[in-house]
Amino acid sequence: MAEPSLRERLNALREQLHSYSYHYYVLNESTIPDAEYDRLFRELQEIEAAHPEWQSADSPSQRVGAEPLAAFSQVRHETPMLSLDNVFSEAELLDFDQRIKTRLKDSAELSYACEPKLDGIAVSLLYVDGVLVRGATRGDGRVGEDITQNVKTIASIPLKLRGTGWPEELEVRGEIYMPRAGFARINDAARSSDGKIFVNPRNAAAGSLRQLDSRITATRPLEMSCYGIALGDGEAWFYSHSEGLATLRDWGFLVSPELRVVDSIQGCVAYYQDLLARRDGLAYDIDGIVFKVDSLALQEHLGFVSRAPRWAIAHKFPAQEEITQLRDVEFQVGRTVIVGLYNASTTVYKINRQKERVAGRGLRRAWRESGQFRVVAAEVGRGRNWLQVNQERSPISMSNHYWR
Ligand code: 9MJ
Repeated sequence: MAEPSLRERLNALREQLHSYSYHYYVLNESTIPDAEYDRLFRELQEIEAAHPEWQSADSPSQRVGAEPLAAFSQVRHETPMLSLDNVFSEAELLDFDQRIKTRLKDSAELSYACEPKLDGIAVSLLYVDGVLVRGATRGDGRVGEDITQNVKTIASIPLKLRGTGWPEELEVRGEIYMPRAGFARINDAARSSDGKIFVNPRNAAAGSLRQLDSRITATRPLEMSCYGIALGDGEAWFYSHSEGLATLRDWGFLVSPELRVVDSIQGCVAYYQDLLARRDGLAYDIDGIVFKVDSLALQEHLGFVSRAPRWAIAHKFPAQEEITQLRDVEFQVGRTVIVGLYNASTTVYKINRQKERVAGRGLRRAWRESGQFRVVAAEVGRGRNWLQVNQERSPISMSNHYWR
C-alpha cells in the first residue's frame, strides 16, 4: 500500500482527535490512553507548524487558544435569546400548567421535557456548513459578545458537526458551566500559587469566558450542555424539543443525561422531587428544573410573553445561600478535615474534603491554610446592619467570635 501523503495524514489525525475527544468529553468514555492522545496532538501541531497554509478553523489544534483580543465585538442574535419565568412552589407549577391548558383550550395532559437548570452562562453557537463559526454570550438577549475563540477551547463543544443531515446554518444554545471537581481543582491550584480564587463555579465559568486571552480559557475545565436549537431557515425539522436534543447528541453535542419526557405535570412534580434529592450528588451545580412543553407545534402556538416563552418554566430550588443572623462562630476540626461552622441558629456548615462546597447558610467557602482557617462569608450579618465578617482571603482565628 502506498504511504499516505502528509496531507492525508493530517486529515486522518484531525478525524481521530475529534473522535477521541467526542468519546471522552461528550460520551464520558476513554478510548485511548492520554499519552497516546498527546502524541497524536503533537504530531498534528508539527504538521500544521510546517504547513501553515493547511491550518483550518475546525482543527483540534484550535482548542489551545489564540492570540489575545483587544476587546470582544458585539453580536446581534437573529432570534433573541430568551430568559425563563420562575416558579418557587408546586402550586405555582400547577398554575403554569393550568394557564397553558386554558390558553390551548384543551384540558388534555401535556408532555413536558424536564431538564436540570444549570447555573452557568447562556451561550449561542453558530455552525455554517457543519463548522463552528461563532460563539456568543446571551448579553441582554438581543446583543451579546463574540466569544468564539473562547468557546473553541471547550472540549465538549464540537468544532465540526458529526453525523449527517444537519442544516446549512444551525444555531445551538446551551449553558457553559464548570463542574464542581474542576472548580475545586483550579481553586486549589490558585491557592498554592496565590492566584485568583473564585467564589463559586458560576463565577469561575463567567470569569473564564470573559478572558480576552483564550489561552487562559483553554486551561479552565469548562463544559457546555445544550438545551435549544434555533434554525436559520425556519423549516420544521423536528416535532418535539426532545427529538431536537436527541439529534443534537447525534451531531456531537453534550445534552444533559438527565433529560426526560413526562406525560403530565404530575410527572414534572415527581422529576423535581427526584432531582432535588440527588442535587448534591451531581457533578455540577443546578439551581432548579426547567420544564418545557415538548411539542414544537404547541410551543409555536403558545408563543412568548415579553422576554420569556409561555411554554417553559424554571422551578427553582430553595436557595442554598441565605442571609442569616450570626451571633457566634466556632470551628471544629474532625479527623477527616471536615469543618463545621456553627452559628446561633445552630445551623452546621460543612465543607467537603476539598474544603470547597459548603452546605448550610451564610458561608461561601472555608479552607485551612498555614494553620489558620480562611473563610469567605457572604452576607453574614446581624439584624439589619450587615456586617462583613471578613474580607476575601483574610485570616480568621480559630477562637470563638461574637459580634454584638
Ligand atoms: C438551563 N439554564 O439549564 C434553558 N436552561 O430554555 C435550560 N435554560 C432555557 N433551558 C430557554 N435547561 C431559555 C432558557
